[in-house]
Amino acid sequence: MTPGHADLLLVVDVQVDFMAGGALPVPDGDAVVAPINALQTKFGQVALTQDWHPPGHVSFAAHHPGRAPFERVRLPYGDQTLWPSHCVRGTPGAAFAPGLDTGFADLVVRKGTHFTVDSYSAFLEADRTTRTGLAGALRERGVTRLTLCGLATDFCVLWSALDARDAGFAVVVVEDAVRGIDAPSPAGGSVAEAWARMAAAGVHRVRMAEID
Ligand code: VGL
Ligand code: ZN
Repeated sequence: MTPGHADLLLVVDVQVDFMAGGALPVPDGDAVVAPINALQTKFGQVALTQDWHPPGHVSFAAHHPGRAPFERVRLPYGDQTLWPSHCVRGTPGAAFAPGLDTGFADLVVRKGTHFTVDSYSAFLEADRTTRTGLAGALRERGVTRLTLCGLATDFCVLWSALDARDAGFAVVVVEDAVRGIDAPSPAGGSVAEAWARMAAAGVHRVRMAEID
């Protein structure tokens, strides 16, 4: 594929807390930084997302007495996986990963900012009602195709890809510029399940070498 004027690269949650040694490390997460820096030079438009939670956020296990990270609870909007406290707004863990080139992007989207609602998606929060405004911003810029990279394949990349399809964008995910958490799931792990769901939604899976 050759990125043109209607293409935008969306770099999802490449943040300190998702790197090795962070609060919620994604296995091999550090490995996305170099390919993403290379990808950014190929796109005329780049946007970055940041998971950006208030202290004591509802997605943190610490918010639920007696509950542990990676357990699931029922919240008013549906099932919620509980996480270690991570990406607390304005803290070092919420910063972009060291080494990520942040100079190409002219748009930064922060999500998960509301105390009682999580948001894996860069478009639509977990209540499936509250919008971040990203779809409108992209439309105003004439973007019709999004290329996604970053973390995590099976959470924020997955949900952002599906919501981007729902919002009418063509969506591409770069398989060697994403990494997943890979929680156990009936379908053989949440990364395999994520790729299947994305394929079913018409998301194109490409490798770095296929992008000019
Ligand atoms: C993410 C779990 C919790 C992600 C964010 O960026 O994929 N995963 N918050
Ligand atoms: Zn989060």
